[in-house]
This record gives sequence, C-alpha cells and structure tokens, in this order.
Amino acid sequence: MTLVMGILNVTPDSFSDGGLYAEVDAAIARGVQLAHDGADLVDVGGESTRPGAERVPVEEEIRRVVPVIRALTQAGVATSIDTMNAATARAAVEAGASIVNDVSGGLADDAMAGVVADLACDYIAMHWRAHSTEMDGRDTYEDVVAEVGRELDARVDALVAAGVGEDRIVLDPGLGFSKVTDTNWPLLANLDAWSRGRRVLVGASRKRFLGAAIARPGVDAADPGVREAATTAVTALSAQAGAWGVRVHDARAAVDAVRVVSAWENAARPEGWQA
Ligand code: PMM
Repeated sequence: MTLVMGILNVTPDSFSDGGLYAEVDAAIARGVQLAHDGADLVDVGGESTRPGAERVPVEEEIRRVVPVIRALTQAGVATSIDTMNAATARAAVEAGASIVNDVSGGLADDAMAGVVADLACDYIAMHWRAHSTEMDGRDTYEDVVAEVGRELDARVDALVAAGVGEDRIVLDPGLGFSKVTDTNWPLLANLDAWSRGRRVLVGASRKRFLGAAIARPGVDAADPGVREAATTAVTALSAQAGAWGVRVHDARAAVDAVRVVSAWENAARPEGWQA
C-alpha cells in the first residue's frame, strides 16, 4: 500500500503551516498526532523551500530538527529528514531518522551523496533545478516528462557512482519546484514514463497548481487550506498509479484515500473474467 508521509515543518516561514510548530514541544506533539492519524512516517524539515525563501544556516537547521527527531524516535514514530544539507542529514539519521528526503536530489550539497552512501539509508531524490530564490525563473520545458526523467536519471547515476545503493533511491517529480501550473499535471499523469519503474513519492499537498485546478466563483483557491480535498484526490490517483508514497499535511485523509484505493483494487475481478 502507498505509504503516507506526514509533513512537519519546524520553520517560521513555510507556505501553509509555517510558524505553527516552531516551538520544539509543539512540533513533537504535532508529529505524534500525525502518527496517530495514520502517517507511516513523519517528514521533519527545518528549512522552508517555498518560492522566494531564504536559506537557513545549517547549524540553525540542525538545532531545529534534531531534538524533534530524537523525541519522535523515542516515542516510536518513524521519521525522515527533509534537508539539502549533508551535515543535517547525518545528524538527523544519527538521531533516529530512517530516510533522507533531499529536495535538491543531491545538487545543493556535493557532500550529500557520499554521506547517504555512508549512512546506507533510503534517499528521496526530488527533481530540482535551483534554490527557492531562483526556481521560478527555471521553469521552461519543451517536454516536461522527458526532461524531468532525464534530469532524474542523471541524479541517479551520480548517486550510484558515489556509492548509494540503487534500490535505496526513491524519485520525486518536485511538484511546484521550477514548475508552472500546467507542467505539474503531465508529471502526475505519466508517473511511469519519467520514473522508469523506480519508487515514486508524490508531494502535491496544498500546492498552488491544485488551487488553479479548483478555482471557480465562491472558491478562494489562494487559501492553501481550501486545497485539501484536491490533495486527497491526488493521493487516491497516485495510489492507484502505484506511487510508493505521498507527502501530505493531513495524514488521516490520505490514509483514508489509500485504503479506499486498496479496497477498490482488491474487489477487481480477475483478468479474463467474463459475465
Ligand atoms: N515539497 C516541499 C518540501 N519538501 N519534499 C519532497 N520530497 N517533495 C515535495 O514535493 C516537497 C518536499 C514544499 O512543501 P511544504 O512547504 O509543505 O513542506
């Protein structure tokens, strides 16, 4: 079944929940709540990646995330670390995180591939072209599915060359990262084409391109909270398409969607069945 990764941003400035969980105790409580809601994994991040966000010094990022990961691990909650920094990845895995989730796919920090090889943990490589302050200017594609596929293949080659086990790598299309509204949908509609059979994580939760799809009179699609039902629809379709995982704010809704897909699929008639 598709795994549900609950989002826990320990940052003062993330786009939909920034500031809410900046206090460590509140972050821990939120992580426990996500697990209680059914999240298989809580994805802890200490640096916002919303368009325009400024970088956070690595020491500050470590200071934000490590106590949270340590406490969640003690509480029996599985975690991943959302970071572009090798030093943070190492500190987080040493504190108990089991997966490194790198939105830059190893491009932001040359040391990342070697550290992940050394840690021998699973690694999520997201499609990424530039840091948040520049990414909206790097969003031109002739064929987004082919180009994202090629750029991710190059990341996989570099990671494997650095010693990361190929079966450790999960790919992510990087929805909203150097993608304008219309370039996100072909990536979702063609998961197999660009991922070439590898495990796929989909991170669509509350993003702007969903707002554009649901916008109509009476719907304030600029409000990320209004995009929740659209997010759940993407979760169901991703599960049906065989995604390895989804990264979401509302774990309960996502688990419900994944279970509905599973019940639906289990009830399908065997191939060749005829009335
Ligand atoms: N999106 C955000 C942050 N981290 N990680 C992965 N693997 N995939 C994503 O799509 C992704 C991510 C930005 O969203 P947030 O501010 O809600 O965390």
